[in-house]
Formats: sequence, structure tokens, C-alpha cells
Amino acid sequence: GIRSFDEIPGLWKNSVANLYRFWKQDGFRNVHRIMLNNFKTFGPIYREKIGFYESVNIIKPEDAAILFQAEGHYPKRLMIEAWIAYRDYRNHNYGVILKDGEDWKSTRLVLNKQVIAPQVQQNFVPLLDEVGQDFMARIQGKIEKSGNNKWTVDLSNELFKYALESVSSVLYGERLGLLHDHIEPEAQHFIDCISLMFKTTSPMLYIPPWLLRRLGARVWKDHVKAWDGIFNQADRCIQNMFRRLKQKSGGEGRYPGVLTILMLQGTLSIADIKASVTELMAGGVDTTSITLLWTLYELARQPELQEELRAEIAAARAASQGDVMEVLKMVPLVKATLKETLRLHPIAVNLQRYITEDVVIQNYHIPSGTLVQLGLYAMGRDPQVFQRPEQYMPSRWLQRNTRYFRSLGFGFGPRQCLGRRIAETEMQLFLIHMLEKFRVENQGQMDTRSTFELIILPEKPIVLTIRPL
Ligand code: HEM
Ligand code: 2DC
Repeated sequence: GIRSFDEIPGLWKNSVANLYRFWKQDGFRNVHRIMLNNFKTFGPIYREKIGFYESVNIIKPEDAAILFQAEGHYPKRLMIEAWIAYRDYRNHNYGVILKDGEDWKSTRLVLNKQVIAPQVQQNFVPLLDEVGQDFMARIQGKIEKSGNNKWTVDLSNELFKYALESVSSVLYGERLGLLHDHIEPEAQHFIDCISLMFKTTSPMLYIPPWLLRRLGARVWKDHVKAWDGIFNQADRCIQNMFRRLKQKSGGEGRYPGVLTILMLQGTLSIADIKASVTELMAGGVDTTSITLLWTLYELARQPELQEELRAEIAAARAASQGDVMEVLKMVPLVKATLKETLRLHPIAVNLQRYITEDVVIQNYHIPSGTLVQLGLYAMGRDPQVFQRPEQYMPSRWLQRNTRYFRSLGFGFGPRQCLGRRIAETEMQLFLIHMLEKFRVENQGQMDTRSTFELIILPEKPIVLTIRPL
């Protein structure tokens, strides 16, 4: 017979005690490791309640399929209360990340056409390609300045700037100039605010922001400061475009960027456009840069893999006769490399939905309305899902059996990552240019662990050495 919801194993009966235990384990930074441990203890499904956060957790691709079939017409993921609280506090509109129901759907459909539809990629490619080339020129400059034909560096801030320059070029159709030697302090402040915003969000997953606000907690104050910095800078960029738009009409036929198109089109209100463009700008920095950093970290450990990728890229270049769009169609191993990075180092520790119908998973009945989470980090490391999961091996993605609900780094379905097309294009172009010009090495250091600050990121700086080929 099918077992009941209350028979699901796990720690959910005393949420206050669970929060205390969680806190003692430094759980706020170890969410991903605690999750691995829970699947080991309880099996492929467990129920959990920590403080105010209640969920059912699953790990198998087959169960992910059931979850996403039950997501309904308006898929709803965990609402990040802290992000909502900030917007309410400052009277800002919700953007696409925080919207819900019909309001989410109609906004998302308008944005889809400009940001994620396959046809728009050709608009992004020339912009992102140029940013990629500029980044490589910057590295070359650093190498030359060093005097010993190499550059040893923690690339994270360089990659933040690369990512922000990339996403801004697509949103605003013009360059911010973040790859120059001297950048505006506001831009660096924006980057710092995003990291702080993520970091201060994680405790507020378990303890509600209204409570922390009433207690005058530091974490709430820092969170507000961080979002203020983000909104101010995004607003400055958006206002700039407004002014330009009023001055001159028609920009010599070149692609004007997502923001201008949305404004000229007039389907979304100005407040809605601002809210979603701010989210896209903020969502486009740490995500792609950290994924690229992990990729370089893994490639530094496998020089042979770098060679294999170089060969693929060289062949694609030769066959494409200068057309970058064509190159992107001929580099399956480059794409597999990024998937492999997201398997071992996903940005999102889990994917979640409030299910809209009753389902049966692992022979347990789960009622409609339950928050069900697919443990993406744990699935990527499950030997029953991926053979030899500890091995970084992009070629596994070129086999057929890796297709079914396994490549989920950007989520799934109509609520998947809106920035996916930008992210993938930006990261593919980065790797192509990087491998065409440089070799990446490490200092023979040991494994770098990750930490949870809402997104998963390296616990310690990753130092790499870059040499010209
Ligand atoms: C949502 C991952 C880059 C903007 C998401 C989700 C994931 C994700 C897992 C939730 C999807 C779901 O619930 O099914 C990633 C990864 C990235 C990345 C791994 C890069 C490696 C970006 C970029 C942007 C962005 C570059 C902006 C340009 C968004 C937005 C949503 C989202 C707006 C919410 C969409 C909605 O609620 O309708 N992302 N993301 N992301 N992401 Fe990304
Ligand atoms: C964090 O348990 C862990 O792409 C929670 O670009 C569940 C959860 C819910 C939503 C996820 C979040 C996790 C991680 C960060 C994500 C977010 C949805 C979008 C966001 C995955 C897994 C992210 C990083 C966006 C952020 C855009 C923001 C700056 C406006």
C-alpha cells in the first residue's frame, strides 16, 4: 500500500530543535553537505522542518519528472521572504522572480521573447563576443606587465566584472567599460552588494525577516544596504538609457538592447520593466562568473581535457569561416563542459516547486500544496545517477543515458532560469576565447570545498596561473 505523508522519514517534528541543531552544525553555510548526509541517512526521500522552512526532499531523476509534472500552469518555487520584505519595505515593484500567478505568467511571456527565445541569441552573440575578446586582451596585458610570461591570480573579481559587463551589454546595448584598468567605484560597489545580498539572504530562509527586523538584527540591516546598492546602480543605468532614448531615435540599425526594446514596445509598465531589468542585472553577475571559475579550476587539473577542447574549438573555427554563431553550433564538448561544472558545482543547491496536485513519490503520498525540493547538489553526486560522480568528465554528457532529468542546472520548464540563454552564450564564448589563447594551471593545491551563501560558491579563493599558449 501507499504510505502516508506523516510516515516520510526525516526531522520535521520539532522545528525549533531542528533549527538549533542546524545552527550548531553551522548549517547556514553547509546546507549542501547536510543535504547529502540526510539522503544517506534517510534514503531517497525525506521530510524536513527547520525553523519556518518546511519541505519534502527528493533526489532521483524519475522523481524529478513527477515533481515537474505536478507544477501546474503557474509554477511556484520557494518565495524568498527576505527579497519580498525588502521590496515591500522600500515600495518597489516585484520583478519576474518574485511575481506569481497570472501576473508572473504575462510578464514572463513578454520577457521570454526578448531574453530567452532562440531567435534572440544572434543579437547577443556579437555583443558578448566583443566582451569576451576584451577580457582576453585584459589578461594578455596582465601577463605582459608581470614580466615573467604568466599571471597568477584569484580571478573571481575579474570574472564578476566580465559577467556584469556581459549582461549589461545585452540589457543596455552598450558597454559599461568594466574591463578597463580604472572602473567607476559604483560598479565595484554594485558587485560587492550582490555578494552581500546573497550572503545575508540565507539565514532569512529559516528565520523570517519581519522577526529579524523587529529584533534590529544586523543581517536584516546589511540585507537592506545591499539591495539599496543594487537598486541605486540599476536605476542609474536605466535612467541613462531613458535619457538617451529621448535624445535620439533609432540607433543606426544596431541591436539596442533588451531595455530599449521593452520600453519602445510598451507592453510592460515602466515600473515592471525596471523591476525585472534590475533582477536580470543582479542575477547575471555571481551566477555565470562562479560557474566559469569552477570550470577553470577543473580544467587546471586536467591539461589533457584543455587540449581536447582546444582541438574541438580549432576545428569549429576552421569550419565556420569567421561566423561566431556557427562556431557555437560545433562545440558539443564545450557545452558538455559547462554542464559537467553545474553537475558538481550547481549554483542552486536545489530546485523546488509547490505542487498543485497530489502525487506519489517513493511510495509516499504527498498532498497538493507541499513544497517539494529536488536536491540538485546531491543528485549530481549520486553514484546511482552518475557513474563515478567524483570524476569531472564532460564527455559523459555526450552519451544518451545522461538525458533524462539530469541536466537541470538552470531549472526546468516555464519557470526555468530566464537568463539561461545569456548565461550559456556568455560562458561558451568565454571558454572558446580563453582556451584559444591561454593555458590554465593550478598551484597543485588540494580540493576546494564549497560553501552556501544562498548560492553555492568556493569556500576559499581559487588561485590559478594563466600562461599564453
Ligand atoms: C532562475 C540558475 C544565470 C536570471 C534560476 C533558477 C535556477 C537558475 C536554478 C531557478 C529555475 C527553476 O526554478 O526552475 C542559474 C545558473 C546560471 C544563471 C546556473 C548561470 C550559470 C542567470 C543569469 C540571469 C539569471 C545570467 C540574468 C541575466 C534568472 C531569473 C530567474 C532565474 C530572472 C527567475 C525566473 C522566474 O522566476 O521566472 N536561475 N541562473 N540567471 N534566473 Fe538564473
Ligand atoms: C536557495 O533553499 C536555497 O538564479 C533555497 O539569478 C531554495 C532556493 C530558492 C530559489 C533559488 C535559490 C535557492 C538559489 C538562487 C536562485 C534562486 C532562484 C533564482 C536565484 C537560483 C536554491 C538566481 C541566483 C538568480 C538571482 C536573481 C536575483 C539577484 C534577483
